[in-house]
Amino acid sequence: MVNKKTKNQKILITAALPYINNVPHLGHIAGSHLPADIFARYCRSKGYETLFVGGTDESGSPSEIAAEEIGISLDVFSKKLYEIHAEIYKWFNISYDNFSRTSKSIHHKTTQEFFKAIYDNKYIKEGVMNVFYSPTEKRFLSDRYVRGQCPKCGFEGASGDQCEKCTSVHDPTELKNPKSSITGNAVEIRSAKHLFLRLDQLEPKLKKWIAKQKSWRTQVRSIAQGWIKEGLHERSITRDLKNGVSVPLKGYEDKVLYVWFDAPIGYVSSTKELLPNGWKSFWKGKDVQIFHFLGKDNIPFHTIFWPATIMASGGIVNLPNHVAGYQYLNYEGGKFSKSKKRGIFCEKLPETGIDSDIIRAYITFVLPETSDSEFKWEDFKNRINADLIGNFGNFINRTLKFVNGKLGGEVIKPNENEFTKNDKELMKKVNTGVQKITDYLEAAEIKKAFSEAFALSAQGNKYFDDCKPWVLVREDEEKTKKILYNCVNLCRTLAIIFSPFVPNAAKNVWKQIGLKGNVDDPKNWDTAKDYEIPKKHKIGNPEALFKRLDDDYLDNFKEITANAPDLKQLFK
Ligand code: B3M
Ligand code: ZN
Repeated sequence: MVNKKTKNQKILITAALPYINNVPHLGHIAGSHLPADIFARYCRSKGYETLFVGGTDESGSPSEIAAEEIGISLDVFSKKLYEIHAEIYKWFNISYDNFSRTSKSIHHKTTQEFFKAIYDNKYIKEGVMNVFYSPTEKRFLSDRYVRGQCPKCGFEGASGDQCEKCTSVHDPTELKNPKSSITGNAVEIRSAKHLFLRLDQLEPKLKKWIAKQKSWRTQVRSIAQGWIKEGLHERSITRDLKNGVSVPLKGYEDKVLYVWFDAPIGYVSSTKELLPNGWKSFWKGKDVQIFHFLGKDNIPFHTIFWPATIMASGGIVNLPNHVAGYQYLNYEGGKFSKSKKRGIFCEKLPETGIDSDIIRAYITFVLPETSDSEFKWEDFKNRINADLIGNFGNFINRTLKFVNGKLGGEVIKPNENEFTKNDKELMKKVNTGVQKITDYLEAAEIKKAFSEAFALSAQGNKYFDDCKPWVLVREDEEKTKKILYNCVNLCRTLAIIFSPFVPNAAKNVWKQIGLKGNVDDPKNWDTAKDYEIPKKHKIGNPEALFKRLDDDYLDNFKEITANAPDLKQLFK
């Protein structure tokens, strides 16, 4: 559990900044943007002053090389990819308060300020580094564009600085049989002058800090502790590239800062861009809690490298409170692969006409919180039809349809002494259910919270079945209106509780109940468990929340979303 909240609690939420050398697939959404968004929506509803920032990670070679392969300028390439990314997150209802770009001058300036502070604090030193040089391409290649055998686990596709398979990090010289991933030709190692961050000197402080992070998930802690155990060495923070933040130090004018040096600072610059005067209130002080959401391969950078940067800077910003690291979402027993047409590629989703809530709901069901998980078509169809539609959607729809069809659209609140044993029991379950969901969300345990939300709508269905209003209404309409009051009130509870997960549907439920204001109004969360439907209330017009998924629809959906254009086609 994360620290107790203060009276003026501010929550800063970040999702890892995506590189723009590709267009996201569902795995990318599952690994950071969606869980971060669910958490941000919860925090706003709970009434915390919340800021959710992100942006595109445009420094370094990924975009440079992608643009080059297509044969267009880096600026044109990056702008287009930024727009595609932003559009996709918007389609998913990812509620970024600001989605910036690390190519903006505010980011370069902010990064250089960090660099200068760290330099002045003597945590940066000069040294010589072995780097990959491709004689056929006549250029230095960054670690990402070199593939070879991992010195730790033997995986063949390890990149120059990290192994995707075992997440260990290594020095270029340690990689076996290095080859350029662009040409496939062998690369050589050259030594060049570079700047290094003194992780070795920061180690004792980092070690103490990591030991205190009780709220991190086991796998996040063990990756961080694994690093500490191996001993931290100074790490290079400059590269021989053109694209990136230039190094504000004499003698290094032709180099840029390492992409992983400036990327996390992107969270800060995105905040600054939005709140030029107020940004600090989200990054410093005791009222702030900082939550980073990111994929497995980004864990070392957020638990070691970024905190080290902050410490070395003398605390320009607070250290993160929570590093929510996600495992991988795979696709039907393998990896997502655009070239093999395996997966769901996001740029095609709007074309299918599907409600983004359906995709959000399924990803949340299989969120890779504690282990890798999988997108499976059969499971997708079943979970959506059985749980989202058959449980949650069904309770809302049967309640509102009944009230509309049999009770003239009206419900009446029972007097205090009229609440039945059944009613009171339901209320008790609502109270404990909402509390459980709240506790899970406080700890960013999103999957568990979601499953409790379904347990609550199942209680609603059970209550409806037990009360048999379809029988009662023939005898006593007034009493039936009082029974259905409990159901409509629970519809309101569920609208609020489900709103971080399926925001479109929640809005729709709110409207169908005929409530004032918005389902996601700040502080609504704490009223979710109460009797808030007015004494005599007329509901709006009920309609189905979702369309069931059938095989024909899914076949078509599959076909569309697997066939995404490659980057080149986007520029035709
Ligand atoms: N761009 C890596 C990635 O997209 C990197 C994350 C930066 S977060 C500060 O997986
Ligand atoms: Zn490995």
